Amino acid sequence: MLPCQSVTLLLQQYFFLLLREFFNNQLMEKILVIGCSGQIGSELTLELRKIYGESKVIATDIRPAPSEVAGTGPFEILDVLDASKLQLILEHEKITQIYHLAAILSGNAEKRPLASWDINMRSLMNVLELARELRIPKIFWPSSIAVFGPTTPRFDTPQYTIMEPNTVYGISKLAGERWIEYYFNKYGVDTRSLRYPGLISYKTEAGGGTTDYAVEIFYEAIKHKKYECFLGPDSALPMMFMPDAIHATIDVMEADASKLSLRSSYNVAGISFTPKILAEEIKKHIPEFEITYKPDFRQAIADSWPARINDDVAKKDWGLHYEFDLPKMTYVMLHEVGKKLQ
Ligand code: VAH
Repeated sequence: MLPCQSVTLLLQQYFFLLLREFFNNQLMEKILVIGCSGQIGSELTLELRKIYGESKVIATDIRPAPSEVAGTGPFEILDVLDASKLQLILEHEKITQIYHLAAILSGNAEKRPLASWDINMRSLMNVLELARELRIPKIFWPSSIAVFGPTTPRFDTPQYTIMEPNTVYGISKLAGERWIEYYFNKYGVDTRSLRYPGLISYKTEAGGGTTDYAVEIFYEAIKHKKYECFLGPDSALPMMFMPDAIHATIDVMEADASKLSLRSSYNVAGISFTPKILAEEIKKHIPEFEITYKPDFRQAIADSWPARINDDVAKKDWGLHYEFDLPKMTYVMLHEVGKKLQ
């Protein structure tokens, strides 16, 4: 056999080994999504099913799943505070990855502080303890820019800075970050996490957060050509279109562990804008659209959060990147919400 033929053969054998490894990993994976009916969970479940196969992603929530989720793969009702049922599912399904997305968001958490603290923290501790006992290889848990507070630098907020959150949601996310880092350092539980900004999506309505105005405004602009915003015109906040958030989530979960320089939670900046700037962008498509402002209790929450954060560490560690800027997101949101409202 000529040398070049043996090289070709070796390369072919190497390629097929790589291919077998890739498909074995994909086929071996079994994913549990906790909170599949929420704003992130509903879209993330669908994306994970595209990657790993519909039967490989078990969707769970305390309430029924949206039809798209229920109709594309296994779904179970699960209260994540029920540790014994969670353990049953983890063992029976031989779960290899948990996406724990269930939480009470900022606005709603202020209405029920103790109950929200209990749900946000006890659910996380259930997941971490069972991941430790059952040696679940990987966990995803969302943090939030809510971990920052009024004493945090508001512009170009760094990965490491002052963090004195003054909301129940922010306190629970800050405590959660410390626990996921503790379980990694002490027990090797491999949890990955992102400090999501406000997330904007058209597939599910937002659920009780301070950034919900940036979702509601599109529905109101199309239905009524006007919107009364519960934040003031110049309330700048970091936001992110859901497709970018989903891709960043899967990218950090698929990143090589050796590339991760931190085990708390990564800043992801997205796109920062104010209600006034967003309204101007919408007016480019609906010239007659009018916005008014009537700040409510969520103004104080928004004022305690950064206007724009720095995500250089995520970009360096695992290649964080974005597809959507404000004009592109506005166009897609108006187009898709318009289709939903027809
Ligand atoms: C909230 N949407 O408003 C969530 C998010 C940064 C905000 O964590 O509570």
